[in-house]
Amino acid sequence: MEQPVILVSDQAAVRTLTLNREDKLNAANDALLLQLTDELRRADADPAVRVVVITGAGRGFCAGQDLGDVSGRDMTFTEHLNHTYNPLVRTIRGLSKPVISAVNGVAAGAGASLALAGDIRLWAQGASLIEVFSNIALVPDSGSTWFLPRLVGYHRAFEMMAFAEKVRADDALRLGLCEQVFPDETFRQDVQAYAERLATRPAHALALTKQALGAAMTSSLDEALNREAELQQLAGDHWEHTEGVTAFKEKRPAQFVRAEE
Ligand code: T3D
Repeated sequence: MEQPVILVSDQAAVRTLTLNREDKLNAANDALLLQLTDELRRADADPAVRVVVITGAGRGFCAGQDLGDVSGRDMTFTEHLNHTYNPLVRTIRGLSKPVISAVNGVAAGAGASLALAGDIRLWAQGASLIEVFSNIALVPDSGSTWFLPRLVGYHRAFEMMAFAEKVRADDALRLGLCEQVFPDETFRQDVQAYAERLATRPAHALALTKQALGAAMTSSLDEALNREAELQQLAGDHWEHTEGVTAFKEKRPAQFVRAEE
């Protein structure tokens, strides 16, 4: 029987989606990209899920487009990107729940874009990122031209894209490509513990925060201020806010997870 290309597992309000083409370092074929997008949407609609983790099986995170899958394709590059990678990246960024890119190993090409696309990026010590596109004379895609210069600046982004050199975990942390680096041996447990901690935070307020930050990336200060004022009303009217303030006054930890949610 054929292996599923995406493994889905739930633990304590955390849904983990694992890219599962281990022998190819989880290089992406259409099935993997379309199923990952579907699973993200399913997770968004499931009230039991508060955080989504994307990671890779085996020693790779994602080696980008499966290069064995390209020849004979009945789509142009533009059509293919619009059909597969672009909806995936838009879904990650548009999800109402936090998405963690848990980069367990090499992330190359569109796999690097996927590693950067999460709201939080956690890396294993042995992980690496390569803007590998220029090795096959392609243009960085799946959001790399948008994510990377915002993180490292135009010039360093261009250098990384031009030479396609491997960025290792310590440098990635220094450059702001990830938030935390965990030991290889305990990586999956450390990611789960981090995700569970994130899952205790106020889900509604974080959804609005994600919306505000996402929009602010391309708006003026004036627009951001107006949006904040509108979204703050939605946050302030929600029970999470009442609970946070009550917990503060009662000098106890706030309880942002409710059974009926
Ligand atoms: O719409 C469109 O099509 C455009 C979209 C483009 C998006 C893109 O992502 S373009 C970039 C595509 N990706 C690459 O060019 C990366 C190619 N891979 C590599 O450069 C290297 O494999 C890595 C640097 C990622 C890792 O190197 P290493 O030495 O750790 O592993 P390896 O031995 O090269 O790879 C292990 C196996 O995975 C190997 O298979 P084998 O020989 O053991 O049977 C290798 O062929 C396979 N593999 C790795 N990457 C891909 C792949 N197979 C298919 N496609 C891959 N991208």
